[in-house]
Amino acid sequence: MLFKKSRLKKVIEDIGEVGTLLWQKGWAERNAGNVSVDVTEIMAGMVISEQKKKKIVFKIPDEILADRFYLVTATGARLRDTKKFPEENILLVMIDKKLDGYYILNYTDSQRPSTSEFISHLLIYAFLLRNNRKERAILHTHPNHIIALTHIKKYANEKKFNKLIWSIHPEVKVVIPEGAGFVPYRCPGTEELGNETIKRLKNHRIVIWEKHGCVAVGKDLLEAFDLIDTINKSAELFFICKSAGFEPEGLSDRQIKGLIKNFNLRSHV
Ligand code: 2HA
Ligand code: ZN
Repeated sequence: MLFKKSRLKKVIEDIGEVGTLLWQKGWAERNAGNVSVDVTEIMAGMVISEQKKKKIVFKIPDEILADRFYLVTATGARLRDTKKFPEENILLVMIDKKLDGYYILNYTDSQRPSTSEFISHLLIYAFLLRNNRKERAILHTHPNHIIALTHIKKYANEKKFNKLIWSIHPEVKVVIPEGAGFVPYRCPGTEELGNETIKRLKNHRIVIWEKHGCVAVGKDLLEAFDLIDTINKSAELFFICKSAGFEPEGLSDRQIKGLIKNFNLRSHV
């Protein structure tokens, strides 16, 4: 079984672990969210069984993706099931060099194609490769407090959103000094959403999708998860204060400057 090979197995386990965390957080209702990992290096030299190979027609957005391998959640997959039933919910895919589709390499009759956000994942991978970025994992989820914050007009733009999340919890500035990118609402699953996302990834590792969720990149899925978790905590603290009837004071500009100086903060991208 392909999924039993040791380095691939570790990535499958990561997907199961993150799927479980997202479910426990309440960020992965039904089939919400999706993840993928570039496993091209791991797959180098591995023998592929022809019997299980199934081609799915799909417009591949960039030739740099030709012949690359990804582990990606299937459309309709419940993230909470990825740990218990990896074979049904996670696809190992290889991009056809003709750029007209991809092969599922662990195909079974009950298998569904890749996530509805696959076009965004592929646009992001092409962007990462073309810009020599080190990240090889993508996580999209629906974090409650982040989404709630994007429904408040006052905070629904990049500048105000970051100012708020940095000021509510010092850890956010320390972990994400460059802040989050912010994409105004676009229809889920569209190429437009993917293209707007990669514009923001030039200077960010996490991009908020207004009234929908967010997407983060990392060297692995756990690193991407931590970025989202850190920002969501800040948004949650904001709502805790508000729900208790208080306006949170937030860190002053001087206190933020103190963090930058003391932690010698500079952007991670
Ligand atoms: O995977 O979250 O954005 C389902 C979604 C679409
Ligand atoms: Zn979504």
